[in-house]
Amino acid sequence: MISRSIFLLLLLCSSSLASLTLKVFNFRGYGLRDDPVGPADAYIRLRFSTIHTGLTRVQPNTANPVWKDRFEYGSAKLGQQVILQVFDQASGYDPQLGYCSVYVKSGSHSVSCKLSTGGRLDYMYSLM
Ligand SMILES: [Ca+2]
Repeated sequence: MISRSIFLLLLLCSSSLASLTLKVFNFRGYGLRDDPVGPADAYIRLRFSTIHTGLTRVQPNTANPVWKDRFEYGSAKLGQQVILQVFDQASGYDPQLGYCSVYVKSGSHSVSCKLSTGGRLDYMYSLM
């Protein structure tokens, strides 16, 4: 009886500590704010935990960018935070168009996030 409880406890611990693979992809912006000379030149900075970061390519002169970039991390845990910041590339300082934050859950998810300067960012992630 006792050994069975210990076994279940070990099983529970190992499953909650197990490393999962996080994939973040299918980024699309809608109605992004214009810059002073025309449509935005937007890119995304992704932050996952304190050590993993990623940058998408810049999609020039469009309020509705589609990014083909994909990010994959092999040491993800349930409930970790992913932050996506959308920037408009400019000469010098790149203004932030908004940011999205999610605490990852297992499975595949579509996320739609409203940006503080207008428009929105849609993306998908999977944690398996
Ligand atoms: Ca522009």
